[in-house]
Amino acid sequence: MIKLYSFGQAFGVPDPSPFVMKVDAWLRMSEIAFEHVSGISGLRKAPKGKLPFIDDNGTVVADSHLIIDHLRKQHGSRLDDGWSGEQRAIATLVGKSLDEHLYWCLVYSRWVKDDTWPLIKQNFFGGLPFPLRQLVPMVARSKVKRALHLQGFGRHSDEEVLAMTTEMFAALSELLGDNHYLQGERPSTLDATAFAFLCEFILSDIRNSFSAQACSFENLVRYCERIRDEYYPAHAFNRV
Ligand SMILES: N[C@@H](CCC(=O)N[C@@H](CS)C(=O)NCC(=O)O)C(=O)O
Repeated sequence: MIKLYSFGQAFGVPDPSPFVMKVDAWLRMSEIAFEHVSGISGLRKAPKGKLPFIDDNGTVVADSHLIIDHLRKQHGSRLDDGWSGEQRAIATLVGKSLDEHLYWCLVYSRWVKDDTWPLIKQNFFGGLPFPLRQLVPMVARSKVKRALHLQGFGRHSDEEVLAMTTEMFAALSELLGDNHYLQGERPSTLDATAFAFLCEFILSDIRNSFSAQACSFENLVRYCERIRDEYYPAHAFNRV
């Protein structure tokens, strides 16, 4: 059985990492059986120091993109069937803009914004004994802020990041229109990526100006609910 190393349920979603959610959604949409191995301790075993990674009967692969490439080659996926070259190209480019741009918007909205940070701190570090409970989150937050500064997002104002994030939601909403899935009436790999990112804003318990913007796009909310209801058991999103 394929093992997906993940953080585990948090904030009302199956995983707080959109990259874990991408692989999880892709496996479900592809109807490939897998199990989660959840916990922060997975980071210590992670070949690239990040989650997700998988163990596919002894073959270890890290990075959501490389994991999906591997799974596609080894197990096949109905998500790949019948798309034109142009549709595949759009899926690649849009998917990467979510991985490389919307991801940093999400990180900013959670780790930098003072209204959301206490929830993140409590959820990720609340179980540590004193004084680690105070120290570790401070160090972790400053590392994330440093990464955001180097990446560039950390140099923008709240308003600027929120506007950039809203632009991404508006583009996804436009692309989706009245379709069931982003590229038509059946799911593609792009839906696994888009759902993974959107559910972190729309279906999670974290309520802030970023989630409010995401939820203002009704078709994106319906899209997330539809995929959640179609592919996930109720307990995965704390709905029992
Ligand atoms: N490019 C990687 C990104 C994975 C990633 O950034 N994972 C984050 C969680 S969202 C992580 O494990 N962070 C822990 C750390 O950097 O210590 C992928 O697509 O899988």
